[in-house]
Amino acid sequence: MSRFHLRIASVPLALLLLVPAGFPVRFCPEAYAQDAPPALSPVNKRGETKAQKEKRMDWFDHAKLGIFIHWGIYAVDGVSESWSFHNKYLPYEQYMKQAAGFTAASYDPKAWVSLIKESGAQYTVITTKHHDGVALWDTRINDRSIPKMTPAGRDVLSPFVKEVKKAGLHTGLYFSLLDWSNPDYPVFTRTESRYSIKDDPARWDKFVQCNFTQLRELCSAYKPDLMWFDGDWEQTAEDWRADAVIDLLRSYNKNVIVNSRIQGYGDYSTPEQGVPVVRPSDRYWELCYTINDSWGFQHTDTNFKTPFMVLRTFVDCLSNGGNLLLDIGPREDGTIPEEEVAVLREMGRWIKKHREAVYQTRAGIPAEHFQGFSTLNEEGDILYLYLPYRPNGPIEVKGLMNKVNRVWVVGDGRMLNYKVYNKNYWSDIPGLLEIDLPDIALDPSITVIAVLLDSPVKLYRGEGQVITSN
Ligand code: JFZ
Repeated sequence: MSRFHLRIASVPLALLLLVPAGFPVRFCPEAYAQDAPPALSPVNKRGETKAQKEKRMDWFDHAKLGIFIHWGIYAVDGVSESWSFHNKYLPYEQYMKQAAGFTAASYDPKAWVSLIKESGAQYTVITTKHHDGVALWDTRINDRSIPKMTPAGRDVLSPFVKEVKKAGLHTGLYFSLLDWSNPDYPVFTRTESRYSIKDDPARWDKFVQCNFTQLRELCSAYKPDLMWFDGDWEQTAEDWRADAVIDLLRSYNKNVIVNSRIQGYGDYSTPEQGVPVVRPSDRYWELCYTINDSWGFQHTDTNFKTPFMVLRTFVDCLSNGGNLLLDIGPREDGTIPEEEVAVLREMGRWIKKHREAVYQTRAGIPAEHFQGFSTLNEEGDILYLYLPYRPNGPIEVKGLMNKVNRVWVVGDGRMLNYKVYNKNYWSDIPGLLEIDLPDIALDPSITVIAVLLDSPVKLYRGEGQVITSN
C-alpha cells in the first residue's frame, strides 16, 4: 500500500461516502495489515502452484530449528574442512593422512540423536561428503570413504540416519557437488586446475556420472526429506545438470526439499554473511550458523558463543520467519564438544518451556513497534514478544490498533497487568501499550510474553501527522 494511500481505519468505504462534509473524520495514514505473507520465491522450476509448494514446505516452515553436523577426517588435526588443502594451508597428502586418525571410537549415533531431539530441533543435516570427497557411507564409486580409508572401518552414516528416522526427525543430507579430490573434477587447489570442461566434456561427463551415482546411493539408502547441496558456485546449472539432479531426487521422494545452493533450483534461501539484518524477502529461508567459528571440529577454536547468544539468534530467526540450522562439529572419535552440548541443551530447555511461541509462529511485527523480537501465531491474533534482556520498567508496544484482551507470560501462565496511554477517543492513532513484567516472571534467558488481541493484528504505520480536524 502506498504511503499516501489514506485509509480510514475500521470504517467501510460505503459508510464514508455518507459522511457529510466537515464531519470530523479521523484519518489513519496507513493501516498496516500484517497478515500478507511475503511473496514466494519466483524460482519454482517444478511447475508447482503456490498451494502445492506451501504444502510441501509445511514441515520445514514449522521446524524452526535444525542441527547441522560437519563430521569428517578434518576433525583429526582440526583443520578447516576441505578448504585447508584447497587454500594450501597444508599439502593435500598431509590433509588426506588424517584418515589414519579417524577412529569413531566413541561414536554413539543414538546419543547424538537424543541430544538433537532434546534441543528441540525437528531436522538434522549431516555432511555425507564434503568438498574433500570423503564419503561417510560405503560408496561404490571409489575408495575415498570412512569405511575404506580409516580405522573406523565402517559406514558411519547408516546408523545415524536410522536413529534420526526412529526419533521422528526429518532427514537432511549435505552433499558437495564439487569434489576437489576426484581426478575427474576440473578444480584441485585454488591455483591448480586439472582441465577445462569445454576442452574435455567427456571427462566432465564422467565426473557428473559419479555425482549421479552417489546421489542415487544416498536417495535409495536414506530417503532424505531434505538435500542440502553445497559447492555449486564453481560450475553452472547446466554443467551440474541441475534439472536432472532435481528430477532424480524427486523420483525417490516427490516432496523432497532442496536448499538454495544448486544454482537457482532450490526451495528456500540461505542468507549470506550471517544473521540477516533486514527481513529476507523469500517466504522460506534458513540461516546456517556455527557455535564457534568453525564448521568442523578445530582444537584451537575456542571462540564459542554462549547458549544465550545462540538462543537470541534463534529468536531473531523466528521473528523474521526463518529457520536456524545450528552446526556442531564432532571430534574424530565421535564425541561432541561440551560447549556445543551445553548450547543444544539450553535450546531444548527454552524451547520446551516456550513451545507455543516457537513451532506455530510466523514472522512478527516490524521492529519499530517493539524493543525486542516478536512473532505472531497463525491466526495473527496472538503477538509474542521476546525479551533478551531484563526491562527496567514496563515494556512498550507502539502503534497497535487492536484492543488487547489478555497478556500472559508464556510457559508460566502468569497474567500481566497492562495499560494503554495517550489514546484519544477522537483519533484512530493508537496509544502506547505498556505491560508490567515483574522480576518473578522473568526467564533466566529470554522471557516471552503473549498478547491476545481482539482480531488479527493491525498496525498503525504512520508518522503521527498533526490532525487538523478535531
Ligand atoms: C560452505 C562450505 O564451503 C563450508 O565448508 C561449510 O560446509 C558451509 C556450511 O558451506 O561454505 C559456505 C558456502 C556459502 C555460504 C557460506 C558458507 N554462503 O552463501 O553464505
